[in-house]
Amino acid sequence: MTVCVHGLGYIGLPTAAVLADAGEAVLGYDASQSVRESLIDGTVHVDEPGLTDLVKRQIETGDLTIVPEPAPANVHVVCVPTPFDEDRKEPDLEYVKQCARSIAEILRPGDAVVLESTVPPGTTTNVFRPLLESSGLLAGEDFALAHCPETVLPGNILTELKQNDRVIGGVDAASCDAAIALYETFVAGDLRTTDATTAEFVKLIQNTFRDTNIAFANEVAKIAAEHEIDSRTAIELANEHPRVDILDPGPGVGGHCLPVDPWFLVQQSTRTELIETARQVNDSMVDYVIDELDECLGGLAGRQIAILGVAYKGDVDDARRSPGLDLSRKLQRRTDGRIDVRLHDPHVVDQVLNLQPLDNALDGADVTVLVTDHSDFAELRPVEIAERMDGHVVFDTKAMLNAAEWESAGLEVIKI
Ligand code: SAJ
Repeated sequence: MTVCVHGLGYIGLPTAAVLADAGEAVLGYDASQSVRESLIDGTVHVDEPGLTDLVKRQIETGDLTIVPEPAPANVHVVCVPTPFDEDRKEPDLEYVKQCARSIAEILRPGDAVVLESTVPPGTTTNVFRPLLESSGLLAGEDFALAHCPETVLPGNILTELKQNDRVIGGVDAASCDAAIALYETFVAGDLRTTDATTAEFVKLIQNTFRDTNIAFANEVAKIAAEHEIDSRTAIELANEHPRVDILDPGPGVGGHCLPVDPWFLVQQSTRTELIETARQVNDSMVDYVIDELDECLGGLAGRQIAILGVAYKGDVDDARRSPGLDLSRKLQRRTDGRIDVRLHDPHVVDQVLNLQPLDNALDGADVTVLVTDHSDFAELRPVEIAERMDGHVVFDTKAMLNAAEWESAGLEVIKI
């Protein structure tokens, strides 16, 4: 079977490579010319363990071909972004629409189209389908159409692509069968079928559940602090109960999924409160961190603060909606710019953020705030850090440091 993957980002590129590795003839298309050119030159722009080697190998063997425009194929897999409009709290579906229009131009009877991009409930049927049908072909009659949301965890994508179960939402039974034929070439997990809108909904409630659970953990952490007890110990003990599974508190929820998918879910609903409130709780964790810093420093203006970690989570290079960057912005705003915030991240590469080497970030700092749980930070040497800093407080928002070791180096460790 030939498969054309549309969108070669952090989902499309691994999917294309894994499909090629499974023996399919894969055509990879990305609207960005520079992405296409760099892939052809052997440069992989997505930092994901094992991905560079796999992509290079598949391109070298010819199983994966980067194409300059969408190409005819038995199956079209759509993995384009659905960016979030922050003001309107809505997704921008323009890439999905554009992709549907371009597929309509090359769609043939008997082909299948699978939408993987995360979209609000009803998008496959009400937005994507009519644009594909502008080809003159009918979904469910002339071509198969399904929504099959991706569920892989950044940092573990290649493993989860093969091992996770998939929900397959076809517009009819034959569409489900066509999508099953695609996924059974590389997925070891279960393939469960439903309709397209339910599949869209399931994806959104999975991420919303996680976001809401983290918001609960964050509230637990605030209450625990009022009782002067360790929230992590309390949560660990609570989780020993077979029906309790509370996630970890932290400086907020970042990335391109958990902070936005709950909005995709509630955008058409007038009946929800909990989900929006959970979002607000998670977004306000950065303000909580700032209040704690303010209190322990006795004022923020004129201070120098080292922020370790601007990636949205550990061991990834992605700084989208990152708590570390939000913290930096809000510290500047709270002090009208009368603060020296120095950002360091060993994974993120960015010319605009003015990221500092670790030593520069720490030299003379009044306080160090550890925001991202990168494995590298577990190796930090407290004695060297104590020597570089002016102050003695380390705010370990992810509770990843061995507090006793750091305290014996003369530092005070506070946690969320
Ligand atoms: N976080 C916490 N506490 C926790 C766990 C995470 O504060 O206990 C924070 C992280 O630090 C990070 C944010 O939440 O800032 C999101 O990280 P994550 O690891 O929970 O999730 P993502 O955004 O990397 O990936 C999620 C996953 N969804 C679920 O686990 C239900 C992934 O499987 C999805 O494929 C992905 O969203 C997506 O693309 O939708």
